[in-house]
Amino acid sequence: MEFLVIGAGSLGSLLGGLLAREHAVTLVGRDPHVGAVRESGLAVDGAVESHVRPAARTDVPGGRFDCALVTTKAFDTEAAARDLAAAGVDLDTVLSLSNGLDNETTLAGHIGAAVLAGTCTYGAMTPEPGVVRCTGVGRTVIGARRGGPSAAADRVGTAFDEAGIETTVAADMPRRLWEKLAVNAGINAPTALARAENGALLAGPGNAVARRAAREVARVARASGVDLSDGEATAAVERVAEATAANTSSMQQDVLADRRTEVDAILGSAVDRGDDLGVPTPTLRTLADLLRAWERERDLR
Ligand code: KPL
Repeated sequence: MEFLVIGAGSLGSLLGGLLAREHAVTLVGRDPHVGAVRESGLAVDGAVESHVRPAARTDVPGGRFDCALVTTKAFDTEAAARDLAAAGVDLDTVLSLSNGLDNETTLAGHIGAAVLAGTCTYGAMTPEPGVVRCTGVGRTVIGARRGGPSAAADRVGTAFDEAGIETTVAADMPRRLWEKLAVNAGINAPTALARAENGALLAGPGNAVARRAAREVARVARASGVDLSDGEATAAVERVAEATAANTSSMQQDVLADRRTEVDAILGSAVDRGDDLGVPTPTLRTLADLLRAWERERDLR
């Protein structure tokens, strides 16, 4: 298959590098990372993957691709959708693997191709430009954004499996996106604020905060008509924290690099929906307020 990966951060680079072992991959991202890939290839867990074609964000290639994989930060999904539309890319399918609930709607607003939803809980880091490391093998789940069967999801799932990325094609993506939101709210925000790795949430006070955050997301999900129990949400957080125990969550990576975080997509979206539906979210609100205070102090918002 021909893949176009938009968003060469840690996860996009890892998936792009793995996919390139079996498929044609064009990786779109920013310098200095993309420049380093152009110079010397993409190093994935120590092995150089020279088949990845790098492209700058300002230069999204037109032409035909089977699937565009969008792995940008959630606040960049709109720009990615506009870039794809402006480049006139001819696509079968667009798959969002970004955090949050609204990326698929944003993509569908700009692009005519079938839009798939996906979640991926791999841990990944880019310790230096041109290099990506897998720090936790997670689960990848993809499917139709509104649920139900999808031949496009079956095709992309098979291509992922061929590249060694074990993938489940699911007919209940709306519920899966809420479960992933619970994971991100429970792991990313506490680890970013505590400057701790994901495994620090498996016991003690960090565990209590992570579980409270996940339960609040589950309550908002249920009020929105999605069947996610408190127990399923907290179990998902603990499963992912264990599988990625040594990982620095993407939000902690952002904080350590003084970058804007995904606080709005991960915590803000649950708090706002909770407000609309009369569901209190005190833990999520506190975590969001602290992260926004940190961003404001650094002029990141
Ligand atoms: O999605 C993640 C992230 O860091 O954004 C998890 C799965 C929590 C891995 O760290």
